[in-house]
Amino acid sequence: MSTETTLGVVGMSCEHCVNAVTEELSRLDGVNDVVVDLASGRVAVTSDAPLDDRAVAAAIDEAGFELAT
Ligand code: 9UX
Repeated sequence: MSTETTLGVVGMSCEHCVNAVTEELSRLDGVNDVVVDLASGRVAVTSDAPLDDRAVAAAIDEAGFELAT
């Protein structure tokens, strides 16, 4: 069973930012795929189980950005 979570991430302005967010989110347990749309700041995360909100927030923080919501 696969779950897709869509996040809004504030502050990404280049492909390097995209890579940082992708790498940090990819580290989380159960995450299979991360797709970042730089223009909109929308991030689609595909995972085996629903994501832990705190883990997501920590990963975005680690990458140097903030969640929009
Ligand atoms: Mo992307 Mo650069 O934010 O400092 S513009 S990494």
